[in-house]
Amino acid sequence: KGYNIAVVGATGAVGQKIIEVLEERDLPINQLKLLSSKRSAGTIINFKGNDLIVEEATNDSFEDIDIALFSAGGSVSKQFANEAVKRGAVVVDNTSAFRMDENVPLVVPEVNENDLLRHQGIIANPNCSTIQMVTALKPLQDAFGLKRVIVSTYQAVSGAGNQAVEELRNQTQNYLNNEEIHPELFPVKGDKNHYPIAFNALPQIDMFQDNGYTLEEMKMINETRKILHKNELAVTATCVRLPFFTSHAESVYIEVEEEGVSVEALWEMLRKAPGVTLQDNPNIQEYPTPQSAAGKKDVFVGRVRKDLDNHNGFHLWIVSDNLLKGAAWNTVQIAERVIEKNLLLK
Ligand code: 11C
Repeated sequence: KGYNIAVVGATGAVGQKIIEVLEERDLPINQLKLLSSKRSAGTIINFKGNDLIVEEATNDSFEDIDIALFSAGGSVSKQFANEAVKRGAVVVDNTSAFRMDENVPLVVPEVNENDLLRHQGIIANPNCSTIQMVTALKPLQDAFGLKRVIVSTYQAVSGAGNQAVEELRNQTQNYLNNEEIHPELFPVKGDKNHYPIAFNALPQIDMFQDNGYTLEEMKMINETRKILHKNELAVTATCVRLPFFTSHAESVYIEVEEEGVSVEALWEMLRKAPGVTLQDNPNIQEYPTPQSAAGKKDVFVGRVRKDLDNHNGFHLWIVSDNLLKGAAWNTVQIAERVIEKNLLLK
C-alpha cells in the first residue's frame, strides 16, 4: 500500500529538505501533495522525476491525506493542523505551535519513540537545537543519570529560513566589497532592532521573554525536560547565531548523578547510541564541525572531557545538520515510525 503524504510549507528551507529526504527513503508514497501559502502556489518542484505543482493549502487539501508534514510557521499549523486531523491525517508539526501541549507527544525517535503511542493526531517535532542535544544526552542519562545541563549554542543562519541565508550571503559580499550594509532580518525579523550577521555573533535567537531568556533558550530548556521525561532536570541555555549556513554546534556541560564515571565510559555509551557518531580524538585533531556535519543525518559528538573541578562534570561538543536531524530527517523518521507502528488515523 502507498500512503498519501502532504508537505505544508513545501517551498521553505525545511519543506525543501523534507522533499529531498522523502526522495531518498523507501517510504511507500501513493501521492505527494505539496502545499504552501498563496504567494508560493504554482511553484514547480521535481519529485522522483515528476514535476509537481505546489498548491495553496486549504482545509480541503487534507481530505485524502494519511500524513501531513507541516513546516510553514506556527500560525499556519494553528490554522490547519486540527483541520487535517479532522479529515483523518496524522500531523507531524515542525513548528512550536503544539510542542508543550500535554496531549501532543514531542518526539525524537532515538530518544522517546514510545511517546508516539499516545498521539491524538498531532505529533510535534522539537526545535533543531534541542533535537541534537537530547539525541546525544539520552544514552548518558540512561547510563549515569543526568543532574544538570548547561548549553551554549553556535547556530547556523539557515535555522531562520531561506531569507536569512540570503541576508548572510549578501552582507558578506557587501562587506568584502566595502559596500554599505542594511541589516533587515537578524537577530529576529519581527523585533525592533537589526544587527549585521556577517563577521559577527548575535546572542539573540528569537524574541526575549520576561525572564531575560530568549524564546530559543526557553525552548531548549522546556523541550529537553519534556522529551527526557525529567521535569526536575536543571537545564540552562545561551543561544548564539553565527555567520555560517548549515549545522548547529553546541558546547554542552553536564553533571551526572553516578560517581566515578570516566570519559571512556561516556565514549562507550555514545558509540553505541542510535543516531550518534563519536568523533573524538585530540591526538589527531578529530572532532566534528558545522561543515563536516552538513548534509549528514547523524548527531556528531567530540571533545568529551572531564571538568577539572567537578568530578561529576563533563564537557561535550555536539554538532548536527539543523535542517536534517534538526528538522526534515527527524520529521520523516517520525512519519516512518507512525507507519511501522500502525498509528495512522485511517
Ligand atoms: C533557529 N532553532 O535556528 C531555530 C529555528 O522552533 O522550530 C527553529 C525554530 C523552531 O532559528
